[in-house]
Amino acid sequence: MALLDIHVLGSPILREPTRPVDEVTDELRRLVDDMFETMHAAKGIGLAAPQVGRSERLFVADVDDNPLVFINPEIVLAEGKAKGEEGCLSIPEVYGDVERAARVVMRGLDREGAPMEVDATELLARCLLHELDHLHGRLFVDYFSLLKRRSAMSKWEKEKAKYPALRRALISPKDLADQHNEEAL
Ligand code: K1U
Ligand code: ZN
Repeated sequence: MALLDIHVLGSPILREPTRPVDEVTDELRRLVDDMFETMHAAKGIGLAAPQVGRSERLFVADVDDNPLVFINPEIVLAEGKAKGEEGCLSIPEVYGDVERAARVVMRGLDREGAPMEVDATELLARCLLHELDHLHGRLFVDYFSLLKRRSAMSKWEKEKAKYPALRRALISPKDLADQHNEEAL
């Protein structure tokens, strides 16, 4: 498995629509496994293919120790409204409230290519909708009011300086521990 770089706001792929997956191959399953490893290293609860520079229509999520893979996801039902705070691994340090459906039923294919359906509320529903947006080139800041968006973008302009290549490189938990051990010597 491998840690993948995460593309940050400004990288064109985050604004491009994805293409449906025709066949679930071993290569795609390797991508899914790498995305899980990357999401966990980044302490996220979701990660969509464009965030790691890929244009396949798929995402991974893990809310409350419930790992999910959605390939070619579609909404079956969305009802109610709920406001809640969101962040995005592609826009570090920017947070804000977004109103979304309170309940969502989503269907797609799992890691083996088998049809699956999930009925979600609360943080899982929010996460699935946030990830689905990534597959359509939409980001959570697109829902902000003009004023809130301006302040979020001014924060991001300062933060962005840390990512000149518009990529975030992650460090694995093992390498992080090794680094601390070396510093302690
Ligand atoms: O797609 C992403 O950028 C991942 C993003 C997903 C997400 C977070 C919060 C609400 C909806 C969707 C993250 O995981 S950012 C990390 C984060 O803010 C968070 C982590 C654990 C619980 C709640 C938020
Ligand atoms: Zn995101």
